[in-house]
Amino acid sequence: MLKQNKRAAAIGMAVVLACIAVNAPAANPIVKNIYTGDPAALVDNGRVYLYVGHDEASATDTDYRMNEWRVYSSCDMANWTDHGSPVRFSTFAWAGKDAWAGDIVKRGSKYYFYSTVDHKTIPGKAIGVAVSDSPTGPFVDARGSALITNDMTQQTAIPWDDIDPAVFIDTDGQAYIYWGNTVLKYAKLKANMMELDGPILTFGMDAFTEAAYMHQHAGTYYLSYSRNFPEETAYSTGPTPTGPWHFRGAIMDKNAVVKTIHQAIIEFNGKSYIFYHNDKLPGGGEYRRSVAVEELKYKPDGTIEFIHQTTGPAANPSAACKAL
Ligand code: FUB
Repeated sequence: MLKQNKRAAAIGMAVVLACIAVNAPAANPIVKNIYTGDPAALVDNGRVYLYVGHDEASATDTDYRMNEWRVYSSCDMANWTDHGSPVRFSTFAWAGKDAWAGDIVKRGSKYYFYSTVDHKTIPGKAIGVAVSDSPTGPFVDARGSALITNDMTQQTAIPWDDIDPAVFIDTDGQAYIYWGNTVLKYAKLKANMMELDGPILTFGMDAFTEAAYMHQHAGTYYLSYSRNFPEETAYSTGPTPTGPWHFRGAIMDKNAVVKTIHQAIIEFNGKSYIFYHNDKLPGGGEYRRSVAVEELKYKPDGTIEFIHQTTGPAANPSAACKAL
């Protein structure tokens, strides 16, 4: 009798678990109540923090309407906590509009958020840096002026070529900033993370469009970016954060509708992940995007396996994740 009860209980539990697996909400898109684009991510104390631009365009708008960045965090890459909007374009008094793509980095006990905005008095896009004592903000303008303005770069005549900052701190402590549209630019940053440290240089990347991103894995440097238009995600590898670069090809295909894709790559709890945006939230489109995440896998030779868009990775609970 006891044996039968145990068996029935085991079957019941199996049915419950199967139902949970079937009914578990898909991880993608990560944010289901608003449109979001341009992900940036940081792993801190076992928790992953996701920074996204808020796509506020209406269904009939013909351009981006982006006023703020929003922050989310997760202990398992499947369940996300909303931390609201701790930084807006108006955080920078010198910016007139456009909370476009940003990146987040921690140095010491400070969190630095680099972001694209439109400059009020120097025509074109510019890059600012905001700082906070917490990954969830509030962030304040670190300099009171733009770090990079359109008049500092002359490689192209377009006013939106100084966008999409990506910041990387190498193992020796040297920080670099990468950015650009059409031309991929980079410079060293001073240890204060608020000033360039030397000239602005360029990399000649194959069919570079925008969204440069640097990460390191097993001693190799990976420079990924959006290539062509509509964009696919491609990457090169090198032995240092400044190359020389070996082009490795595409790792994500272009989106069905939205022409941009904008990736960020991190390692979290023993696995690697790529964030990007598509148009899959109902009502989505070119200016109403949705951020998603996939697991990213390396082949034995260090190259990256091609990544397909899915409903999201399996939950990966991080024991190191502290309760907030
Ligand atoms: O979100 C505005 C712009 O679209 C970003 O700066 C680009 O990377 C593209 O995603």
